Amino acid sequence: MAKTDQYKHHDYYGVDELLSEEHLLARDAVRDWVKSEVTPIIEEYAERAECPKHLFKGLAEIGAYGPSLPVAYGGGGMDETAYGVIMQELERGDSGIRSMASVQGSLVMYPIYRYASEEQKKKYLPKLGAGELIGCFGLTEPDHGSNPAGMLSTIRDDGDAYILNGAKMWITNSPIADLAVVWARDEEGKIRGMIVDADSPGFSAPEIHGKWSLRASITGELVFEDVRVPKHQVFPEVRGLKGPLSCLSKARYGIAWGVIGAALDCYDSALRYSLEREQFGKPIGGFQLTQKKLAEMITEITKAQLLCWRLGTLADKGQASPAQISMAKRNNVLMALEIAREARQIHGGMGITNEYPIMRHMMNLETVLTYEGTHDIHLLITGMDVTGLNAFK
Ligand code: TGC
Ligand code: FAD
Repeated sequence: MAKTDQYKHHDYYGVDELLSEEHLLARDAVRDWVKSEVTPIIEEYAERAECPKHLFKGLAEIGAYGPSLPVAYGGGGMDETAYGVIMQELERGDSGIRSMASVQGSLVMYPIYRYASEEQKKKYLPKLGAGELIGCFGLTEPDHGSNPAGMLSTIRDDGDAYILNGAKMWITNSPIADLAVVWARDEEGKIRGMIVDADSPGFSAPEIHGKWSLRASITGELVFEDVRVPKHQVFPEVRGLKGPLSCLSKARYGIAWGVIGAALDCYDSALRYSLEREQFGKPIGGFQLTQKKLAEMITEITKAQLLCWRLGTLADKGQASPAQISMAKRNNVLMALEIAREARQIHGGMGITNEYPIMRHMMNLETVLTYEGTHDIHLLITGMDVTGLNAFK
């Protein structure tokens, strides 16, 4: 293969031909933004374990928050495939940057759009879409991660407000959030969703330190001590776990696409390195064992692209089932993680340094394998779908 041909192999099956002009324009605009705003700084922010907060506004400007939500509600008015390709390009830069957009768009704007009153939608969505407010999503608790149905956070009726008590754990963006979408149990035992302003008395969001993964993303707890949540801030209709799980379906869909970006960045770097690095008098890309790694990488990326393209087509028709989304999230995250590990080997010792993006992607992907439903939880969702038997109960 001539060196000049190498980039065409990133789209081995011509998946671009299946995308519309709007998809390609959105993708290329985000790709350019990532190249100019994320790539030059991300390694340093990750090393310092610092969130590049200035990017929140830039993400809004490129339409990364809620691309498939209506424009009138702060979204981009595009389809689900456009949302997917945007997530792919963000995660080519860094999973933490994609996380910023996933949380704001799918886990904060989407539940407000779908479940809040018209008044609350008007109050919050335009500012969230413009990056003027930052939101977070509180579902996971210290003792209830994979099993959110067991949550202990509660709300108690107190006249014109509910009193919220409890704690949430591992919450992306919580220490810097202006508001949180929180899920807690009411006095009838039903799970309810609500918008909690971060300046409410009794609300705190301590940062979680010591992460070796998603270091450019800020993560914290949420602690509620008799927080008064006005009744109009509580989602009026939705009850039960399907409220938060419907938001997770949106975010998991975005992750299935997103991780293809991380995989492509690792593959791209490995391919380039294999053609430049010489050992035993020839490029290491000329050795069969290196070619095996690269050939398997592009095969797996191509399969993941086709899976996502089809999932996007189903989602655009409103037909992507939660189980289909689980299959894609699970398959594609492990695919990306394995590619990062193989790419690291191709880079030899250089692969462990910050000269290349590989270790950062690899460490990030360990979180992505776990959040939004762990690898094994998604396997059990597929298992339940094909057998009709529920392994969780
Ligand atoms: P189960 O009885 O199966 O379901 C309860 C109700 O929910 C409905 N449902 C869904 N609806 C929409 N989308 C989905 N994906 C849905 N999955 C289930 C279901 O039909 C039912 O509806 P109804 O009308 O009958 O009430 O619930 P279960 O308690 O048995 O739980 C099943 C299980 C284990 C699959 C679920 O709890 C689960 O998915 N656990 C994983 C938890 C998880 O993913 N947590 C993620 C937290 S948020 C996060 O990680 C953000 S990372 C952010 C970043 O990008 O930085
Ligand atoms: P556990 O549920 O304790 O699981 C531990 C292990 O047990 C896993 O391997 C799991 O697969 C396995 N396991 C559990 N149940 C079963 C079973 N039935 N069968 C077989 N194996 C099982 N949450 C939010 O609400 N909002 C956020 O913004 C958010 N952001 C996050 C950011 C980061 C950086 C991280 C690390 C997590 C984030 N999470 C967030 C939480 C995330 O969703 C949870 O970590 C995840 O759902 C798993 O929960 P857990 O960590 O408590 O693990």
